[in-house]
Amino acid sequence: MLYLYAPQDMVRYQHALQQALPQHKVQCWPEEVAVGQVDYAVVWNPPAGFFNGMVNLQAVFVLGAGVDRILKRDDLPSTVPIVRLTDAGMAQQMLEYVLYGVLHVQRQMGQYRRQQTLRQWQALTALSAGQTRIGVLGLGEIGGWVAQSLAAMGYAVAGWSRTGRQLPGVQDYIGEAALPDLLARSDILVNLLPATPQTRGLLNAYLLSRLPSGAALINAGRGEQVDEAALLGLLDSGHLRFAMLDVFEVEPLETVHPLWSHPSVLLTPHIAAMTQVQPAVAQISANLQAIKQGQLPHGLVERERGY
Ligand code: NDP
Ligand code: OXD
Repeated sequence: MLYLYAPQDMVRYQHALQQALPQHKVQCWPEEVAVGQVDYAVVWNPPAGFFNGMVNLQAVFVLGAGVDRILKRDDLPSTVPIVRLTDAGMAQQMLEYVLYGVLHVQRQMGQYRRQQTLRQWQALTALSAGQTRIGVLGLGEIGGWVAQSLAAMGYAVAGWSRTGRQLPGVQDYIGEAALPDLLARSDILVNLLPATPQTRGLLNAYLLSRLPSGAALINAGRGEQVDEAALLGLLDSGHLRFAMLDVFEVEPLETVHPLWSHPSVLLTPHIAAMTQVQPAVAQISANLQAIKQGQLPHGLVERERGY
């Protein structure tokens, strides 16, 4: 039996999973089920205790790319394999999101907005794509696609990862020691890292201030990777000119949070790349069949690594 917890779209997921996996009975939370008979779980942030008693669980399929929350749970035995989504339609959405922020900065849309409020008709100098230096943190399924696509559009792109990745047109920066150099050459920094013990709090006051004066930050990785107080300080001082933020330390962002009303901030409610039912279900069913045939699924999470 497959037990499903998909808070956004339970009915559509149940229908699609049942069609793709007719040999399994798909049941949805909060339906009462014999937990000892659950073979597979398909979930996005299920309630505490969800996995209690699932002694026969063969694998958990996460309806997203990030696994930071599932790895923190205490109701999921460490022996159960966790499989995440790899791209499944999210990389292209992320590219669109990031491109919006890049164009906002490159074409000085914030300044034009301010001029509009003053009814000021004044042309500003725009940088070409080739003069716009973008740094992408994280070159995985999503960051890799974003970095190489921006490079193909003519932007001067550098990417940073733990072990390095050769991508067409993207300068490769590898490991902790290379980060300050990548920051120093990034007019626009795009964070697409997974949240792990190594990346939590990574973008602190010290590292953010390594960015060139007038730089911008686009964060769609995870909120806890950026020190929000430090970011606000650097926006207030003008060292950073713009931040586009999709993820926050606490979500939903508290209504009193100063980021809501900051004139240099554009924020969105964690929607940069949303899971799509059809590609997600196709990937999960292929991975489930692979597991049943004794093969390794794509997107198997390495727990010690944290992603
Ligand atoms: P992947 O696991 O495919 O890629 C992770 C990348 O980060 C790899 O390049 C990896 O390097 C790098 N990395 C991890 N740890 C470090 C480190 N300590 N130092 C340097 N590089 C590091 O992840 P995805 O691309 O699929 O997703 C990335 C993240 O995007 C997700 O974890 C999630 O947090 C976020 N996300 C946000 C969404 C939104 O709507 N806002 C939607 C989807 C995802 P290496 O391969 O060398 O180890
Ligand atoms: C994800 C997300 O990790 O939506 O998939 O943040």
